[in-house]
Amino acid sequence: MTAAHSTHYRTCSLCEAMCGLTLTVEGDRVTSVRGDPDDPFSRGYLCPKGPAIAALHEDPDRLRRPLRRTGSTWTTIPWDEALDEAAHRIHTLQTTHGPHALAVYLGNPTVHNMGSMLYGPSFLRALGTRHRYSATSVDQLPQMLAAYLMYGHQLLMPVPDVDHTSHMVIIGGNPLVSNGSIMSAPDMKRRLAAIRSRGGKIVVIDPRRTETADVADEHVFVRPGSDALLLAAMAHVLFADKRVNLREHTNLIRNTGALEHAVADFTPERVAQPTGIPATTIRRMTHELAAADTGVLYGRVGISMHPFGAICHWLVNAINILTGALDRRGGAMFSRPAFDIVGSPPPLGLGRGSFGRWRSKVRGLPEFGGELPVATLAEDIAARGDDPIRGLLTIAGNPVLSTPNGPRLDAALAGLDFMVSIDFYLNETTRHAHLILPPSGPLEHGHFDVALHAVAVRNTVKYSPPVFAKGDHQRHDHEILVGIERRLHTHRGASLPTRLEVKLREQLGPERILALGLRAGPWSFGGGLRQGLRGLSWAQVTAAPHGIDLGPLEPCLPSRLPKRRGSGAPHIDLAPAALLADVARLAAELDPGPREPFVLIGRRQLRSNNSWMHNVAKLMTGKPRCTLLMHPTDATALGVADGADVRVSSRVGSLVVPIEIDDGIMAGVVSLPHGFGHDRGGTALRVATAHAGVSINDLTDEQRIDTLSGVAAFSGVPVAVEAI
Ligand SMILES: Nc1nc2c(c(=O)[nH]1)N[C@H]1C(S)=C(S)[C@@H](COP(=O)(O)OP(=O)(O)OC[C@H]3O[C@@H](n4cnc5c(=O)[nH]c(N)nc54)[C@H](O)[C@@H]3O)O[C@H]1N2
Ligand SMILES: Nc1nc2c(c(=O)[nH]1)N[C@H]1C(S)=C(S)[C@@H](COP(=O)(O)OP(=O)(O)OC[C@H]3O[C@@H](n4cnc5c(=O)[nH]c(N)nc54)[C@H](O)[C@@H]3O)O[C@H]1N2
Ligand code: SF4
Ligand SMILES: [Mo]
Repeated sequence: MTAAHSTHYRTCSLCEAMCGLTLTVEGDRVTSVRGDPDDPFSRGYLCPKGPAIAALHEDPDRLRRPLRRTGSTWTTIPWDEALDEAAHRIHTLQTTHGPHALAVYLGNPTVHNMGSMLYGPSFLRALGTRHRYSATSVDQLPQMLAAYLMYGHQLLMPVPDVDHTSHMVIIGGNPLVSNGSIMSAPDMKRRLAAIRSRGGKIVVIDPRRTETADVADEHVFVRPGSDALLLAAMAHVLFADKRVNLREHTNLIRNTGALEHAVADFTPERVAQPTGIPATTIRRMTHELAAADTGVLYGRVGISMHPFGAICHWLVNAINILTGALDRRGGAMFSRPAFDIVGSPPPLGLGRGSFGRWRSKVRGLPEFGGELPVATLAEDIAARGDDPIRGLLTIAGNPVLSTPNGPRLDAALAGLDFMVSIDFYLNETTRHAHLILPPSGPLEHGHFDVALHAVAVRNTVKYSPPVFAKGDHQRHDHEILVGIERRLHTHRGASLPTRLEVKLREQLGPERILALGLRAGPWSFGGGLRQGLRGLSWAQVTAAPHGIDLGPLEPCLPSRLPKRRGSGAPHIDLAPAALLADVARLAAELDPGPREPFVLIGRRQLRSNNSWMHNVAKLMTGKPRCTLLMHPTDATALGVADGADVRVSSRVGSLVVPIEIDDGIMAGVVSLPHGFGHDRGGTALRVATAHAGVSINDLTDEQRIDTLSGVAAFSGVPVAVEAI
């Protein structure tokens, strides 16, 4: 007898592209995963990772019940006992050593999980610790900082309008492999090809001739870590050659003169040597961008996890403003999401942000949005003193593999009094936990992209109901968070209104909060007339399993800009003081000292997702992928052949890895993918362990940061490479 088939439509939650999937299910098994041709955003596209969502669902290594560790033994325990114990130990730790004795680390998948997005902020507030860290500070922190300082809101990050642009310059991003980031856009290959078939041009600036560079019109090699000089020179050219056109935004924009002054010394001739890009190329690229009807400059992690990440993203924004690209069709635009975490006030929105309200204890690095840079976590744990860190809570993160100097953090975690992880894998980080609280898997909860629509290239909305009901023995992420929160309030003897509010939220569930948020959002009542007079409703969204198209991005200035603190009117600051103050540090790069023999950069691979999908067997077939890319002339000079093992060493560590000779990488630059290094023992990841590879973050240096934002500077880590 065969079980009945059913068909389910769902947005893939594995990366930022939000592809629509069609899943066929037989009993408790997924029998096929295809792209959903009726999804208005992805129109049938999916990447090789999409089908892996079924493998994640079925993975026998995925944890389904809470685990308690005693020594090196793990025991399954019931949920109530696990949540009671988590809350009790957090409470004891905080009453003994103070509220900041508990550190928290939030990983990347929290952004893709509606339960964590909607229940995380109040949970974190309830914890009351200043020792909050997240993957933001190994990723987009500089981009958020620039948005906060320039536009007044941490999430007002303009998105390139790829579907209408005629000239796109991509610096430090490889969307053909990453599927686009802070630019949700499924099927980048088609979208980029469309630019060219419209007669437009694509330029890629990257130390490696990437997959994206291969489909571009022009690729320009840049020396890793030198991009801020290049961008300053581009801004310089716009002023010097009178190409500035602020369009109708002139009255909104402040401090144009201060920016002109700040970039005055950064002529193309001065930056040519340190960037490796001829002055004539810089001038031509800038003139072409300024002359395009609808041009846009897009920068992503290569210039964000970077020693000048904040300056880079400041200047990317500034160049888009100076060329008139901001808020123009085909330029750099803001989205208008149905559930609007940017425009809505907290708790529905995320808030405008904050910077420097407190500082890390050892290096004095600034808080941003309530978080400290994760590059400082291990030293903050080691520091003890006032406000010691004695415990850690991780949610959806694997910082041992994903943050700089992973081994130092690894050792620090082993010395904590208490650690609890909300995660469904026993991995390189969670193996240190005393308790693991595994949430439901990716197909067992409803899905709605709370965050990503804010950075999507088109306005769409979609809710995906759970494909499988979770078992009684399982909990969703939001249930775990609010379950601990409620228990903490009980321990603390919180007031009745507080306890009632938590109880109400516990019973409400994410779907009802989403429904409220839609009503409060910009497509409600009159805002979305196409959806009827009352605008877009939750009923309409849930009745549209493929999603609803809300159309292309539309100009929205000045209304999208928030009021500034105090009495400040909404405006755009082209030269925020904190960024101006960092220009002297950049100027010192005009005459760099002697160069290291090699610098290391990262790379993403289509069949990886940071550190956590290496346990999917289908994604791990073929040749080992964790290789060190090296230019042929460097390999010849070292006397090593393709596939030979080499030793790579940095200030913090050393490892052995096979090289892959590739003329697409700049001479003097080597590249390793991140997220590997699954041979640390004590994990339960059978497939990943068999394809262990090495961790690039055993080499990256927690002392090498962008000192302004505190983001880890992974771009261009000095290393030595030797044949063995
Ligand atoms: N397949 C896959 N997709 C992913 C992920 C994944 O792990 N795998 N991760 C997701 C996540 S969390 C993110 S944040 C996004 C990131 O998305 P992207 O920003 O597109 O990430 P990368 O593909 O790493 O591209 C970064 C590029 O920067 C280049 N680069 C390195 N150093 C420098 C430098 O100093 N200057 C310049 N100009 N370029 C430099 C690298 O060569 C690389 O081509 O991808 C997401 N999508
Ligand atoms: N050298 C170098 N380092 C890097 C990067 C780089 O390019 N180079 N990229 C950086 C970037 S951009 C990022 S975003 C970080 C990522 O760094 P992290 O976020 O720390 O690590 P991930 O590998 O994404 O691990 C995600 C964890 O979340 C768990 N998980 C998955 N889904 C869920 C869920 O729904 N709920 C819960 N509770 N858990 C879940 C997985 O099991 C896994 O343990 O890495 C950064 N590190
Ligand atoms: S591109 Fe991203 S969202 Fe689309 S199928 Fe692949 S992993 Fe999923
Ligand atoms: Mo990321």
